[in-house]
Amino acid sequence: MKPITICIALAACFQAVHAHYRWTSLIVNGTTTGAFYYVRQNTNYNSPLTDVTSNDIRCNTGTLASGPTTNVATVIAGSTVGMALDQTIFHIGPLLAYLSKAPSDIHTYDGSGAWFKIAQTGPSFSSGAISWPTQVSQYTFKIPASTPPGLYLLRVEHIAVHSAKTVDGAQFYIACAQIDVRGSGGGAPAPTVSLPGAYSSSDPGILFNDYYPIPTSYTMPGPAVWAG
Ligand SMILES: *[C@@H]1O[C@H](CO)[C@@H](O)[C@H](O)[C@H]1NC(C)=O
Ligand SMILES: [Cu+2]
Repeated sequence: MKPITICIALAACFQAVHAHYRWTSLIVNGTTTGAFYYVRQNTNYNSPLTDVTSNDIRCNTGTLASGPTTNVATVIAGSTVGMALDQTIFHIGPLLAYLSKAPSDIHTYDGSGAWFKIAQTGPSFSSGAISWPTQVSQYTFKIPASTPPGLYLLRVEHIAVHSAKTVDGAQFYIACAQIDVRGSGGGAPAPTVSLPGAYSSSDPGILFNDYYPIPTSYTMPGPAVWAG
């Protein structure tokens, strides 16, 4: 948020003006772990994604390369986990969380398999006003108790919709942690989606005008939540 007087390129301008929030740390067993210890580090700093058709919509830019050096957290199914940010979210928009099971090695899994949603938090509405779960520095939720045991990418996302009234104006802030889910399993996660594929730039929750007329509803992007 430092004032800048000269902008050589628009992208440089943006980075200087917008010190954006990043998902950095897995929360597990009540502890916020170190930055990029269990979370794959991205290479686009704090810039958001805007292209829902890119493979980067899985886990953010450059994260496949950081998988091998990222640790794997053991997580008990049914327990609360989450992800913390390096700074408070200041844009409006929903919070979402997904899982995708790695076919074999989690460190090299590219996220091309099936994803299912395990949590989401949208806006609330009262007296003609819409209010968002913003001004938070972390997002916590449960790993469903019947999640089949195995190695998963845990994808956490904030979709900023402050500029989303034009196509590709929504901003996706994403990160993936590498987790090893333990438990008795027994569940069949559904519905599943692909990424890219789960979102379209014209989805009502992605191409969205928050300002006028003031919305009275919001359609969460992506599939229904699997409760486990
Ligand atoms: C969380 O707690 C479980 C149960 O005690 C343990 O097996 C697991 O290793 C812990 N995970 C982390 C990342 O500390
Ligand atoms: Cu911004």
